[in-house]
Amino acid sequence: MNAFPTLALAIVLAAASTASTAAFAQDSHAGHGALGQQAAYAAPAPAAAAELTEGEVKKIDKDAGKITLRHGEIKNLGMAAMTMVLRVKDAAMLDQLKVGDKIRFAADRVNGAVTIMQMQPAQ
Ligand SMILES: [Cu+2]
Repeated sequence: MNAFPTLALAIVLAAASTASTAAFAQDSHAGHGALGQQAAYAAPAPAAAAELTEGEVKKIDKDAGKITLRHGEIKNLGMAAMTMVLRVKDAAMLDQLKVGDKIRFAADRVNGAVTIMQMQPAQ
């Protein structure tokens, strides 16, 4: 027995494994894109936009255009209630906002990031 064929096989396997990981990452990414397009195509926009989710502002990062919210269920994204960081479509949306505010918002996935497309103060 000599060690060379085993070593060569290990290298081939390692290369194959790296390649398949990369392919999987690409597929996964493409899958999200296709899903997003499909959802946008299937959902009648006005009805979907009218479905607002309740949220409470926990943290605001205006420079990054991000906000931490404790939010209710986001039905159009299939997301349960939780506390998380969301992007905002326009950082100016954060101008009037302060920690502790209650809002109602509509969110969508933009380039894979959950993004608030519109918001208003909760009544
Ligand atoms: Cu969430």
